[in-house]
Amino acid sequence: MIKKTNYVILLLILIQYTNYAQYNFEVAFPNLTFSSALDLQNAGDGSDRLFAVERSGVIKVFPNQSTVNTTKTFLNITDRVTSGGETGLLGLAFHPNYETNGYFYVNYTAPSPLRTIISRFSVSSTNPDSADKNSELILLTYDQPYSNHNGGCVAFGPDGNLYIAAGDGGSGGDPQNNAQNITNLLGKIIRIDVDNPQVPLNYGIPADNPFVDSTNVNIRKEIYAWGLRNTWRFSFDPVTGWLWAGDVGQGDWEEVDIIQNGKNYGWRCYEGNHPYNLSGCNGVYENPIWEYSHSLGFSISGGYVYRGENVPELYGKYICGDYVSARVWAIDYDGINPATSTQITTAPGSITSFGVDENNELYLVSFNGKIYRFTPTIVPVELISFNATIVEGKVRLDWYTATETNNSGFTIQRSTDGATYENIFFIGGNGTSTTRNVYSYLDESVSSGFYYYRLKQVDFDGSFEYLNVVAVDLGTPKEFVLEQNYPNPFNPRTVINYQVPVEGLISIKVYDVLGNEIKTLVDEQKSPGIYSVELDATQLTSGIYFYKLSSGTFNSTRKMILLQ
Ligand SMILES: [Ca+2]
Ligand SMILES: [Ca+2]
Repeated sequence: MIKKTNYVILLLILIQYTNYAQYNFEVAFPNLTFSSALDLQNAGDGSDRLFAVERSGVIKVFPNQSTVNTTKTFLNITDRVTSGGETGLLGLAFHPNYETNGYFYVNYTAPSPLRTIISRFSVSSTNPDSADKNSELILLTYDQPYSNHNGGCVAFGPDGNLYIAAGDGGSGGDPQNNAQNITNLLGKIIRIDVDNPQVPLNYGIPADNPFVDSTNVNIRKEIYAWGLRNTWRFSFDPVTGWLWAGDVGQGDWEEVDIIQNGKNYGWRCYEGNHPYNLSGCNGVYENPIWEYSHSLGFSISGGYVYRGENVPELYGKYICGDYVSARVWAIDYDGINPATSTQITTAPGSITSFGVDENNELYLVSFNGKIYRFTPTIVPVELISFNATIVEGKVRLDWYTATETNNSGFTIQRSTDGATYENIFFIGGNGTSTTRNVYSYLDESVSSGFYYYRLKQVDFDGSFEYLNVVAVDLGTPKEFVLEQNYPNPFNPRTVINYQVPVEGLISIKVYDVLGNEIKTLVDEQKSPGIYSVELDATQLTSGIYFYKLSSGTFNSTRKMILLQ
């Protein structure tokens, strides 16, 4: 029994919500193994297929189902690709209108001389799982002076243009000073318009490329940004449109950049935020938004801003990793304040790339032949707060969630002893949501005393968990109260709650319909408080009974029904 004499509002957070996300990776397609996979893309055509890019020059297609056990060869251009080390088929991008035009774009290295080729291919007119190998239209080529640092990423931006990562050409320290030289395409992010070719080119120069108006014919008008060493994977955040890039460092620092039109990202003057070779460096350089030293890894693999639903805690964070150490980080950056990072896991194998499916769920491509995905978070609902306040003698409950997954809703439960709860109301949830949701409920069925409330969060599949508990003290009863018993009708036990405002002798007796006294439930001195007593009617026969509370001049009688 609970007895409270002060009237102070108590707000007790008795149980902290202590579920934490599991940021582990699991094999996404256990029956599939790839050979030197470097990229994973989707076609954005509603087919929910995935396309894995193998370094040798093969693109494999398969349905996005964990049980899949075979792939089909979408494209095989091994006869045109030189591969090994940092060379090979390095990138794939589907045209934003792929569903209607069937165009996709690749970035690969070809031999004699070693060069990068950016090409367009078309899907077969009769087989959606096969490309027409003879449809190749070469858009752009540039020679590679060394076998390493070939960039390789291709992706369409929200502006519909094709962006291409070109490394600085290779060797170490950018000996040809390519990245700072705007008369070649090495060490750049290139941007071209594949839909509006400007003869004799097979592409157009977007009107707002930074050097488009330059009369210097030597300056490459395809340049979008420069000063990059070897951007290994960039991506566009589908929500903000920001271009996130991982730029591989030289000997000490790996960096993440937000790439903007016409900006110089510093290499080979700077490695990360640190001077590398300042000879001739008098430009304006953009700092990375985040960097890590070679105590944590040796080669960044840029990823994606997570916009999926399976791991709500990571929504909006940039997920990237290190090829060598296999550490995976979540970067939080709002464009104003310094980025913060959290290492969220270590991958099971070397990270060559990340990829997303049509639902923006994230995958990790490993050089070990497997593709991984996050194990979906076990936390269905992230509750931010749950409070109880007393408003004119009633209890108002307020809570809000940061994220919800498969949330059918909340059953509000109340208890007077903190141990036994009864359901008092159900409020529907927001299913799956990554925005803040606010809930409130006013409990008018309270008078005085001490109450506990808790939230039982229920999933659509019926599974549930208990969230926070809060407690409130409505103080000493102001008058005698004899509540209706519950359950009622009953068999054979029922509970009677009553309230005592002043100290005195309390009597509760049970009578039959003829007025015969059947049983004494309470007959003792009581101090002010809220009480309950149980009636065990095992020895009684079915029928109507009365129970009466008496104290001094106060009397109250209620009817109850025993159904045996
Ligand atoms: Ca190279
Ligand atoms: Ca830089």
